[in-house]
Amino acid sequence: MHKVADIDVQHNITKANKKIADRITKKFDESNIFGVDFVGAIGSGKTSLIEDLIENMEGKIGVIAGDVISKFDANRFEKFNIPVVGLNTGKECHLDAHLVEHAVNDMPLDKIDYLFIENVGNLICPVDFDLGSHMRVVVISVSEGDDTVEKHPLIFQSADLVIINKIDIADAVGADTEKMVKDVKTLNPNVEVIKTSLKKEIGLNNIIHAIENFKKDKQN
Ligand SMILES: Nc1nc2c(ncn2[C@@H]2O[C@H](COP(=O)(O)OP(=O)(O)OP(=O)(O)O)[C@@H](O)[C@H]2O)c(=O)[nH]1
Ligand SMILES: [Mg+2]
Repeated sequence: MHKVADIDVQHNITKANKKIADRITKKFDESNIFGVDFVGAIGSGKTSLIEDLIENMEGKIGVIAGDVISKFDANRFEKFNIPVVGLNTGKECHLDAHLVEHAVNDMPLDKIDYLFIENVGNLICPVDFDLGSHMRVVVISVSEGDDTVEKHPLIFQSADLVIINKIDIADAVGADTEKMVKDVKTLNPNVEVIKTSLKKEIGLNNIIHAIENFKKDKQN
């Protein structure tokens, strides 16, 4: 019989990632930047939300846009004439701190107040990968189904703010949005949950206030 050796690879990877993430946080703090990490389901509205925030929030925003391949999302942000860095993860289903640190080093940190990081659309892989940001916003939409929260508990437990988007089509897809809110609250009782339709301009101001309030609380 061969001897089986246990190697705790996952533990070592997340530990190494955390070390880099802490370095990123330090850099943000030294530059007086508030970092926000946007994670969520594929197509739930992460890029649309960041576009709306760029247009409507006070303060200078820079964006790091993660995609598996291509620069689709980075190109969408470039029209705003703000600092943007696009990252490709290749076969990986999440950003990690090592990749993000390179992008942060390419950012004009003295010219921004907020750094928004859009992760690859996925509700599982990003959970354990701290990117050094101060706040994690999880974006889902009704079209993933109203059992999405129950099926992916860890990402909602790691959230500082949860957005349930596309409520304009909730009836069409038969989604019970109150059930989705209740499921989030069961997993993470203190987290704020905001229902939005970015398409119909519902809920955006609540998100802006939530991010600003979270920033104030962190800085006190
Ligand atoms: N009906 C409806 N459609 C929306 C809403 N918000 C965004 N969309 C549409 O949903 C699609 C995906 O939006 P994106 O913002 O690209 O989503 P994403 O999460 O960035 O997608 P990935 O980066 O590919 O994971 C686009 O066609 C948007 O126009 C909404 O509130 N209601
Ligand atoms: Mg996107």
